[in-house]
Amino acid sequence: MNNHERTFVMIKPDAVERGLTGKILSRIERKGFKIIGMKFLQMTKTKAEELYAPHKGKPFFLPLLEFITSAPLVVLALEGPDCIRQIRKLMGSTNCAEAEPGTIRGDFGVSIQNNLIHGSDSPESAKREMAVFFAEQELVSYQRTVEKWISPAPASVH
Ligand code: 3AN
Repeated sequence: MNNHERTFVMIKPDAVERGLTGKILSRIERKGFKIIGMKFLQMTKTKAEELYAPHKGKPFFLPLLEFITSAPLVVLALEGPDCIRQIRKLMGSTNCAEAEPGTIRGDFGVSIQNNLIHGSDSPESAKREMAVFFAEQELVSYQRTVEKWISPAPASVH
C-alpha cells in the first residue's frame, strides 16, 4: 500500500455558506487523514473550467461553474494510505439524496449539484486537480507520532 497516496478535496461553497466547514473538517480529521495543504479562497471562472474540464459539454457544466464560483470554498490536500478511496466512502454518493446516512453527503444534503464536498476519484485526477490549486512546494511534508495508531496495516508481531 502506498503510504504517501495523496488526494484533493474541496469543501464546497454550499457547505461553507451553511457553516458546515468545521463539521466536515472534523470528520476528515477524526478519520485520521493527514492534511498536507489547506486554503480558503473564491474560485475564479478560469480555475473552475480547468478543474471541471472532464465535465465540459455535459448539461450540468455551466450551472456547476456558476455554483462553484459563487462563494468561497476550502481546498485541501490529504496524504495517507488508500486516502482516495477512503475519503470517497466518507463523502458518500454524488447525489446527496442517494448517499447513505452516516456519510457527509448523506447526513448534510439532498442535492446532486450542491453536494458539499469533492474528492478525487483516481491518483491521476488527484494529481491534476491538486496542481490547479497547490504548487508542489506549498504541500507540507511532516511526520505524525500518531501514525502507528492510524495506519491500516497492523503493527508486525514478533
Ligand atoms: P463526484 O464529486 O462525486 O466525484 P463528479 O466528479 O461526477 O462527482 O461530478 C463533479 C460535480 O459535478 C459533482 N460533485 C456535482 O457537484 C456535479 N454533478 C455531477 N453530476 C451532476 C448532475 N447529474 N447534475 C448536476 N450536477 C452534477
